Amino acid sequence: MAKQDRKRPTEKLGDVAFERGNGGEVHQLAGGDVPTLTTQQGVPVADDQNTLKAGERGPSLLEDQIFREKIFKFDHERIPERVVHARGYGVHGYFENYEPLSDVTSADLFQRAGEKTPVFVRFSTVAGNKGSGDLARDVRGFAVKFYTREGNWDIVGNNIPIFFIQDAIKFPDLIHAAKQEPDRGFPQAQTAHDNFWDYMSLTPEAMAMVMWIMSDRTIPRSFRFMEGFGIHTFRFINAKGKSTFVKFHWKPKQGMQSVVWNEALKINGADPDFHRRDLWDAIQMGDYPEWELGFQLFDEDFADKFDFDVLDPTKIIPEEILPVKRVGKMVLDRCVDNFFAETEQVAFHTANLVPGVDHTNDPLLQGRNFSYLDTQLKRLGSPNFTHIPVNAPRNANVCNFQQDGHMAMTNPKGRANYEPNSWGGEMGGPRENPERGFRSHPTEIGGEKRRLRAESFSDHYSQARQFYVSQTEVEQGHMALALTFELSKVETPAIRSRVVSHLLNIDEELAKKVAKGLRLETMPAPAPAARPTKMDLAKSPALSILMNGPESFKGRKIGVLVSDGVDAALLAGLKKAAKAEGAMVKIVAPMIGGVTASDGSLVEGDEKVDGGPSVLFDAVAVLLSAEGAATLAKEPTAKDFVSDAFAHCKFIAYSPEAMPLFEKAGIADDLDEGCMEIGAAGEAAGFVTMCRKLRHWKREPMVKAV
Ligand code: HDD
Repeated sequence: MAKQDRKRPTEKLGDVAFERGNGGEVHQLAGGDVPTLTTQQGVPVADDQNTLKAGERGPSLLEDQIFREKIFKFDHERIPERVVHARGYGVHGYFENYEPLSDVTSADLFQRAGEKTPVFVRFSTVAGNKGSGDLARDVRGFAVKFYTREGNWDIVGNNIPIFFIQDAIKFPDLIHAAKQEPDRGFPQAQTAHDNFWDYMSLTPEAMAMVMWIMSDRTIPRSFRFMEGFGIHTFRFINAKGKSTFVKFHWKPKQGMQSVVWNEALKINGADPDFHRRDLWDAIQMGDYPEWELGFQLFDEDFADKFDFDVLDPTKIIPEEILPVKRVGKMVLDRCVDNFFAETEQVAFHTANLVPGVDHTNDPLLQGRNFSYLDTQLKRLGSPNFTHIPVNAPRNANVCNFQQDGHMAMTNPKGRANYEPNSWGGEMGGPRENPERGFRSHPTEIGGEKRRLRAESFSDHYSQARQFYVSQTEVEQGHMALALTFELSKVETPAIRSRVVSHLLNIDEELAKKVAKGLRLETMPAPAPAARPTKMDLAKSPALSILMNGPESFKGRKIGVLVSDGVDAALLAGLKKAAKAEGAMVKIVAPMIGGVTASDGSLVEGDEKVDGGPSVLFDAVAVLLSAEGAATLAKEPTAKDFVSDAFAHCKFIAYSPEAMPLFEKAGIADDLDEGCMEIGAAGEAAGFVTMCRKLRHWKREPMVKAV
C-alpha cells in the first residue's frame, strides 16, 4: 500500500502485524523478524493483495510488473511428471561401509571401514500419476544416489529383484499397457484392467514377475518395511582390473511387512499419503529407518554353471545358492527442505557409475542407460539439471570444459574451454587422469549383428513356480486372491482364460483356484512354453515375507479407540509397553479434543474416529467405559474400526466394557486368541509382545468366505 493510503491503525494477527485495506483485506507487514516481500528482481513489494487499476473500480493495467511476474511464475510451476514412477517420496541419509572391499572393487566408498557417504533415496510407485494413492498394488521404486568422493553413483532399483521384460525395446508397450487406458483415461494406478492383462498374457517372459506382483510385495505396509534390489547383474572391478559380477540387495533392518488387499483399498481412501506420511513421521520422531546393503558376488565360472543366464533380468540367483554378503548400512535421517527442489527434481540414472563399478550386457540395462538421461532433459528442461543441488556431486569436484545451455549455474572459469591446450597451470584447466579415471572392463565382444533373444533367456516358468512354492500357505492364498481380484476386473473372458493358461505352467493348484474364483466355464490348455519348465527348483525361503518376519513390533503403530471414562492406568500401561518396544500409540477419540479419563485427566485425540480407521494401524486396542461403548456401538465408523481390525487379522486388545461395541459390529462371538482382554495395566505388556507376530493369520480362513 502506498504510504499516503495508510490511514488505518496496525492490528495484530498472532505475532504478525497487519493493516486492513480499503476493502477490509489483510495486509501483513514486514518488520522485526518478518522480512520484506520482494519480486524476483529483489524489489520490495508494497501491496500484494491488489492489482494496479485505473480508478477504484477500473480495469487492471498492463504495466503492473509485480502482478505479471507473480502470475507468470505461477503459470509455469508444473514440470512434466515422470512418465513412470511419477509418485515418489525422497529423503536424505548416509551409507556407512562396514569393511574395506578393495579385493572386489576399487569404488572409493567401499575402501575404508566406518566411512559414511551421503545418500538421497526416492521411493515411488510405478504406474500411477503424481497424485495417485500410495497403496496401489504396484511395484515400488527404490532409487539411491550415493554422493561419493569419486562422483555420484546411482542404484536405480525396485522392491522386487526381477523385471517384467528381458529387452528394453519392450518397455514403452509394457508401460502403455499398465497405465490408464488411452481412450478412457482410467483406471488410475492399477493393473486390474484389460490392457495390462492382455499384454501380460501375451508376454510369457513376464510370468515370474506376475508371481511377484501378485504377492504381498506390491502392497507394502511402509517404505521402511520393504527390500530393495538393483536387479541387473553389474560388474565390480578392483584396482588390478579383476572383474566380479555383483547383484545389489537392500535388507530392511525393520523387517518386512505388508498389508492385506482389502486394507490397502481402504487405506487409499483414509490416507492416500499413508506411505509418505509414515516415512516423514518416523524420521521426524528420530526413528530412522535402516537398510543393510548386500552383495551377491560371483565370477564367470559361477555364471556359466548357473541354471539361468545372469544377464536375464527376469531371473534371481536364490540367496540359498549364493548368500548375500552384507557390507554396510544405510540410515535415512533427514526429510527434504523442499519437496519440489529435491524429490521432484532429483534425477537418477543407471549409467551414473563410479570407477570400480561397470555395466554388463543385460539388454534391459543397456536400454535403461539411454532412457534416463533422455527423459531428464525433457523433464527438467535443460542439460544443466546436474547443477541442481540434489543432483550435483557433493563430495567430488566437477572440472571439465562443458559449458552454457539453458540455466547454466556454473560455467568453467579461465581462458581455456577445450583440451588439449597449451596453456599451463590453472589457466589450462583440468586434464585426464588414467590412474583415477573411470575405465570400462575390457570385455570380449563378437558375433553377428542381429535382433534376437538368446536361447538362455527362454525358460519363463521355472522361477515363477519357484517363487510360488517358496511362499507360506497364507501368502499363496493371497496370491490366488490377488489374481482373482485383478482378473475379475478384466472385462474380456478370453484374456482371463489366457492368464490361467500360463498359471497352469506354474502351479496347477494355483491355476485351479483362480479358475474357480473366476468361475471359468472350461479350463484352458496350458500356454505353449518355449522351453519345458524345470519343475524341480528348490524352494527359496528368502522369497517369503512371512518366513522372514521381524519378530518385533518396533516402528509399528497401535491405534487406541477410547471414550470418556477410559481407565487411565490401563492406557498408561499400554503406552509404556509400546514405548519399551519402540512402537507408537495413537489415540482415536469420538472428538479430536479428546476424552476425560477415569482419573479426571484429559487424553488428547490424535484422530477423530471417522478420520482414524483401524486400517491406519498395525494393531488396535479398544479401551472404553460402559457408557462410551454404548454410544460408540451406534456409530458406524466405530463398528468399522473393530470389524475391519478383526477382518484384517490384527491383534486386538480390549477392556471388558468394550463388548457391546463388538456385539454390534458382529464379531463378539468370534473373538479368538488374537484378541486379548486387558483389564489391568500389567496385561498391556503381554499384548504388545503378542503383536510381535504382526498379524494373527490363523484367523484368515474364518474371515474370508469368498
Ligand atoms: Fe526405470 C524411472 C526403476 C526399467 C525408463 N525407473 C525409474 C525410477 C525407478 C526405476 C526406481 C524412478 C527414479 C526416481 O525416483 O526418480 N526401471 C527401474 C527398474 C527397472 C526399470 C528397477 C528394471 C529393472 N526404466 C526401465 C526401462 C526403461 C526405464 C527398461 C526404458 C527403456 N525409468 C525409465 C525412465 C524414468 C524411469 C523413463 C522415468 C523418470 C526418470 O526415468 O527419471 O527413464
